[in-house]
Amino acid sequence: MSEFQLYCFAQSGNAYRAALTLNLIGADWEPIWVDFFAGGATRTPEYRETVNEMGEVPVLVHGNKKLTQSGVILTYLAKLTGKFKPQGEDEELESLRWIIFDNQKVNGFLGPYRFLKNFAPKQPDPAVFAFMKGRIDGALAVVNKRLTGRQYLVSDKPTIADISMTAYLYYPPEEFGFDIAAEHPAIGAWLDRMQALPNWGHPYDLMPGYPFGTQGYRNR
Ligand SMILES: N[C@@H](CCC(=O)N[C@@H](CS)C(=O)NCC(=O)O)C(=O)O
Repeated sequence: MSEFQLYCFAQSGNAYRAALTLNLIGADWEPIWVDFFAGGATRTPEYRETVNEMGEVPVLVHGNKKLTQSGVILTYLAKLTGKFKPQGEDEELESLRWIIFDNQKVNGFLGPYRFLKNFAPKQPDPAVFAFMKGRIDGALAVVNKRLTGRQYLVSDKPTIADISMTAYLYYPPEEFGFDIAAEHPAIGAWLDRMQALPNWGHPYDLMPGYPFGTQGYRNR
């Protein structure tokens, strides 16, 4: 058995944060596929009893430890290995600040927007999409401004705040109906820098569930 197990599925940008961190730090890890779409696996009483009371992925298992919330998982892995770790109190707080902004306002809207557009059984009222798109545009503009003239979100090196922020940003533009990298050049350049890191992998290559409805991977 691998040292780390990660409950995840390929379409989850929230889980991708953890999968990408594990890969970038060179961890010995394996995914445990959660059949979210067909079976609603995270919503079953069994999942909530035995895996995560919050009914979510990602869940990281490391020996006797079971961790949920990607921000917690990334913090744990950075502290454990020293890799992608913000240095000193100021950077730690700054990193947490961007992780919270990301979870709530950036990927916190991008994830549900993409879910509704691609995977929901019934399309919502267009006003719902319009509201969410307004929030997404506002949040991405903040991130683009932050990255203008700087290499990474918190310091001159990539930290867990950068990894967290990538959550949904590498999924194909057609899944959103807009092209984040093209419309926000500083984000686009930063995504290229993150992608150039050794051991970087795309969500569809790192986590099972591609093509949709299978346990496969894109390039394996
Ligand atoms: N803030 C959480 C968000 C986790 C999350 O929302 N995961 C989604 C998958 S992308 C989930 O498991 N949703 C289950 C549900 O809504 O029933 C994190 O970063 O870990």
